[in-house]
Amino acid sequence: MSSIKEGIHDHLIELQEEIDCIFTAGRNTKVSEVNIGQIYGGMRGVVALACNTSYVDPYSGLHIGDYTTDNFSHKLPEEIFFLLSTGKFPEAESLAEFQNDLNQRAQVPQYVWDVLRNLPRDTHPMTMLSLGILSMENESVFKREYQKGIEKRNYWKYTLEDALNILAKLPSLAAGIYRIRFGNGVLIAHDSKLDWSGNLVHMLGIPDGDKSFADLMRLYLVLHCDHEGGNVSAFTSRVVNSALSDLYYAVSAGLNGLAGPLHGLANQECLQFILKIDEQLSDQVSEEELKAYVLDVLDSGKVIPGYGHAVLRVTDPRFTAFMKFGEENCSNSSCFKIAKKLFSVVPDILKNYKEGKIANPYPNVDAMSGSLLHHFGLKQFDYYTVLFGVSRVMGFCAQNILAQGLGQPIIRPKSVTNKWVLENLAVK
Ligand code: NMX
Ligand code: MLT
Repeated sequence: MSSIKEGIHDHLIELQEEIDCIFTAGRNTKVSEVNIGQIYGGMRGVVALACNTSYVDPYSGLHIGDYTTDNFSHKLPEEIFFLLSTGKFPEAESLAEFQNDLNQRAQVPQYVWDVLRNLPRDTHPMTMLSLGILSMENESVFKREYQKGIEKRNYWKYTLEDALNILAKLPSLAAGIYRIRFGNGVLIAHDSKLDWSGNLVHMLGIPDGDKSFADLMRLYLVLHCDHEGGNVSAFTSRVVNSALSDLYYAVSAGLNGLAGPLHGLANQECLQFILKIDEQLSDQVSEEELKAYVLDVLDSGKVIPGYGHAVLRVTDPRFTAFMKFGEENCSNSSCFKIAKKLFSVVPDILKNYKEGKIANPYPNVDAMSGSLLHHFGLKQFDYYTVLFGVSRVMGFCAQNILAQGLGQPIIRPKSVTNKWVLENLAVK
């Protein structure tokens, strides 16, 4: 049996050996050329980061090690975190030990609830999540040990301690936010007999939540776990941690990036979009009516939420996994029917819109997830990105632990001014 700490230790040795080989073969080998369009265009397509937790292929989507969405979507989130950070799924005993460790760290300090309860009533749940994590920063083991003076090669061990403390508290924190923000504020106690996802479902206390809702939540927490290193939230979290700001700062920062409508908030926007269609046109809407509706939205200058991607060039396999879940569990739901109808009309519209400028006309993960949550009784769509965040914190933590373990330096690319470009490049 190997504990998560031993698993990460062994994984770091393998990764370091690979890096040594890569450097021996050619530290100066070119991987990417950067043109002016890219320095003004969000660095799209520039290969400039190493991230060993996961990889997004434009055509087959998310890969965690050798596993694609199809072959990890049945797992538990705890198993996924183990895979992200050690490169292997845990054996049964290691999994039980890891779950037990998380259970012992699950208690959220009272002062966090005091902070959250004192916020304005209409504070966005993502602000509450980010602030909840940040308010616990004084608990950082990394910060405490760093102040005492620790060797660089041991940074990852204290980053792991912070990661376990944060991950363990997330289900209680997220459920508490839901109950304070949308319920009567009475919290439901954590149950050590349940797993990480099961506990979140239990503490949310959704009335009539049935077995399928628990299955959906497990799937949801697995599918959103990580999406390589360049997405806004993971990159932000890594940049912050690269300054040796501890994981509480880094996780909170990553969540702040996830809260934007072009990133994680798209799932909230998507459900709003679907509900509006349901209200104005119903789930019986014809293909022609739906096409006209979508074109109107585009012509008004808005994006179609849940469609497009900076890396993917096909339907997101995470969307496909949610669609399969919907077909099997709630094919008669209005929201699911509309999300499915949108899938049959939007890609063709986007392909031809803006003279083919939209790089990926296909749906991403956000195009389907909210419809399923809504069907199973989680109707407060401004909460949806919190669930994305709970899952994505696994990726932030694993990425930062591995980067610290590999001694990666502070991230600091070079920027230039227009004046510099005009004076130094042949663009006049
Ligand atoms: N609807 C309308 N226009 C779009 C869409 C869309 N769904 N996707 C891209 N475009 C536009 C984009 O706004 C840009 O227009 P302009 O040059 O006028 O600014 C043009 O197409 C080219 O953009 P791309 O190169 O295709 O996309 P980019 O890599 O810059 O952005 C997204 C990727 C995901 C930000 C973009 O596709 C988008 O805004 N999608 C809708 C929001 C969304 O679903 N976000 C969730 C992403 C997944 N997640 O969970 O984080
Ligand atoms: C994600 O899961 O982070 C999104 O698909 C956005 C991205 O990868 O850029």
